[in-house]
Amino acid sequence: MKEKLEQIKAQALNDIKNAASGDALEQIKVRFLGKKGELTSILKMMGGLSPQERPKMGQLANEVRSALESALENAKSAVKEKELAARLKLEKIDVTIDGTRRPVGKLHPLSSTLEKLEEIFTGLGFTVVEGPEIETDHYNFEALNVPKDHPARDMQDTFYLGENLLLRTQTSAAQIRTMENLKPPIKIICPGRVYRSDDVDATHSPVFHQVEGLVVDKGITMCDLKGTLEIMVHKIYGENTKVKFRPSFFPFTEPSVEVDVSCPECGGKGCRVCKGAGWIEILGAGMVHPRVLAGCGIDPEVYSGFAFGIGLDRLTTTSHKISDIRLLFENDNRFLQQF
Ligand code: 2U9
Repeated sequence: MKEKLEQIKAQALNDIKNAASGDALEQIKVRFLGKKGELTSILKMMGGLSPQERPKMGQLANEVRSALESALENAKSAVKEKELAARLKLEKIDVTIDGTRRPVGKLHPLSSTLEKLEEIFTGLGFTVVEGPEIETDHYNFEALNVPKDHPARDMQDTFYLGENLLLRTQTSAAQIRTMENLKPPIKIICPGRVYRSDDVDATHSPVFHQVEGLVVDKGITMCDLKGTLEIMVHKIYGENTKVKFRPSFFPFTEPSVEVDVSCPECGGKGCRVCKGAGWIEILGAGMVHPRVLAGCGIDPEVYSGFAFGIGLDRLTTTSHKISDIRLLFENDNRFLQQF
């Protein structure tokens, strides 16, 4: 038995010395010291020894067990250190290599123009309201006094989603709801995306953006409309810009005007941008039609109001000297980085 124990010890120590990984050491532990291991099997045979031999063999077996245990422990920490060193070598990073710069985004020119408009109008006491892009025929047309036979109601001009549902052609519906729900004084602007069945070219897109405004109170006149819009134009295009109000027609305002500004490109002399006219049209406006007020439960004999509609895309292209509206929708970084 003594030889057997010495042989196990020599074999196990040799295996431990050659073990290259933690897994291999674990296997050696199981093979020699486990419940069914070689050393355990020898110990089970102790019962057959004489009473003189038993303690000697017992002592020897314990010595072999602790020798193997401490050899395994030492080998384990050596292997762990080796494995760690190998991993650190693999994971080595060179802190002197240049990093990858993350691109920094910018506000889209439509967003920065809208932010500017919101700042101007909230500064004048307006509140910003928003509404859904899917509207009913009533809110988009009927409540705005747009008659049944108006061309804007045609399938050719409006995207219908059903008999009564459509993609809004203007943001006015949110303002109608505000008038239905709140008593004057009302002073709101309503920005948002709108849709019209247009072919795409340098100045048209089937989806574009509007900022509409509405003021309703006692004693509101055309002077309030002119003063408010002049302030906006001077803040967007500069204090020296001239503003011209031309008579026009919209079903929802009476009287109606279209507003031109002196060409921001040539200052009024006439150029390619203003097509030689010296002026460019930027918005439509007017005094809210009495029928629109009455339809929302506001007495037109007591209250009056003005409204305006700004094409945000046109305001952005003309104030930033952008030649084609399509550039606003392509999201080409080379274009966006210029603003
Ligand atoms: C209510 C009543 C009246 C809004 C108005 C315009 C004139 C106008 C165009 C500008 C360029 C549309 O984007 S565009 O093509 N809009 O000319 N919009 S008055 O009138 C309203 C709004 C709400 C309750």
